[in-house]
Amino acid sequence: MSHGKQFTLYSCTLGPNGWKIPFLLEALGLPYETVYLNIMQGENKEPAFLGINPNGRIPAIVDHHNNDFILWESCAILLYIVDRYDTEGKFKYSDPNDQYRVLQWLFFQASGQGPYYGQAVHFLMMHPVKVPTALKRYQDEIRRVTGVLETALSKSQWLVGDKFGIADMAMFPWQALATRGVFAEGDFDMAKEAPHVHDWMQRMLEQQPVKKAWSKREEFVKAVSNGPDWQKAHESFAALSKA
Ligand SMILES: N[C@@H](CCC(=O)N[C@@H](CS)C(=O)NCC(=O)O)C(=O)O
Repeated sequence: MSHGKQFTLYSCTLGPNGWKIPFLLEALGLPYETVYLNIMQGENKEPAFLGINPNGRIPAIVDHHNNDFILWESCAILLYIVDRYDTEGKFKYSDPNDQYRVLQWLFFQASGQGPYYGQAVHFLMMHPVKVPTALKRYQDEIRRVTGVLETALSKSQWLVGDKFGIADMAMFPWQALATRGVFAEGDFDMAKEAPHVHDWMQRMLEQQPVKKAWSKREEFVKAVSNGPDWQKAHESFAALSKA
């Protein structure tokens, strides 16, 4: 460990899953250094990273205060950090049922939100042939999952126990990306179709740790949209983030 900080976080710039982790690390004031892998160039499938996460996906962390303990899968990472380092109980709950509600949302995120939203992006941007029925299936899934969130958030400001927590951190990034580019202009208006989800997303952006981490991602998006040179933007973003 040359950077001297407690955690090394392996992440990437555009993909949503890595951003959950700095939300929590910032909220708990835990020091970390981010290594932004260039997943467009397959850095996440190279032996060096496969030694950290054999699944070849980000995020992964190394906890240098726990014998360089390695952990991957974003929701598992959130649980580990809260369990071990949330000494003031900011993201813990006194009602044991709430602890299970957190698990419910984390499992739902990993199995019922991320994979569907990811497939929508895949069929829209990466699949070698256009398969409109596949794209429609996953767009419909985005609508359905958004409906699940809408029902929950129409009853409470936050997903669990009436306070901002790791369930919100887990569900936010994909939700924030869901309407950007996955639908044709004007096809999915979150404010109209899911007003409580829309308001929750605004509340999320008002949380200092989310604002700080997410604005970094926005910087990168801006750099990429200002010019077509993705590789250059990635390199200058990665350098900027280490400064
Ligand atoms: N369930 C995993 C999903 C991780 C995931 O799909 N990460 C994406 C980036 S957001 C990735 O590494 N994609 C690269 C690839 O699949 O090659 C988690 O939450 O950690």
